Amino acid sequence: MVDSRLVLALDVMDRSRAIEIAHSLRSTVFAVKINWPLILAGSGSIIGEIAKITRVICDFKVADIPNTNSLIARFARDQGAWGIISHSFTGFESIRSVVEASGDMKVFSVVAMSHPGSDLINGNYEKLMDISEKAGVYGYIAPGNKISDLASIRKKTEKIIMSPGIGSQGGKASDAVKAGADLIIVGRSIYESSDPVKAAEMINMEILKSETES
Ligand code: O7M
Repeated sequence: MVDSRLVLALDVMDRSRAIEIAHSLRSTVFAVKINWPLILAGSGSIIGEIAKITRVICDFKVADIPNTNSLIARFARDQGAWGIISHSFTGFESIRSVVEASGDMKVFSVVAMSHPGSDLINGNYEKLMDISEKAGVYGYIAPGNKISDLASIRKKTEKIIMSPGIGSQGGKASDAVKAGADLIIVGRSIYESSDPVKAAEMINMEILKSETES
């Protein structure tokens, strides 16, 4: 078991580079998050390939009718993914279908986002958390660069919170952890670095230091 709170957002569009990066970081990160860019650049079988190297979280931000959601979740599960990310604004039945089709796979619900213009979703995090809670999700996605939103979400749950928005989007891993994040999602600051392993190790160290300080 890797002792890291870091989730690598592997948003590269070259399959062999993705596999190479996943290999080099397998003992430095908790998991690798795969999003649509990598899937669309190749095929869904990349999930299974990376799942042989480390835990995979499928960031599909599932947001469709229950039947379609079930098909997507079942595909990720059959490929061996450890987790899947779903939207919750589509309502209880939709996210519940993801939970039901996921089996042992962990379902994370997006309840607030990191980008400019995310106020519509962020302003509704309480309703979204209520729906997600009833649906039986494992954890939440909340922004690591919007500390007051993250802290409010932390107050409302004891479940795992995974936070993006670090580095390239302005957030700091240590601030996000202090505000309540359990796992930190980082993409470009690692995979665009000239030394991705060192970049990831530095974030691990920053988190460790802030934990020992508090
Ligand atoms: O570190 P970056 O900015 O290069 O990458 C961040 C990753 O986190 C990227 O894969 C985004 O799609 C994702 N993300 C956000 O940046 N903001 C959000 O609000 C939510 C996510 C996310 O992971 O949702 C599950």
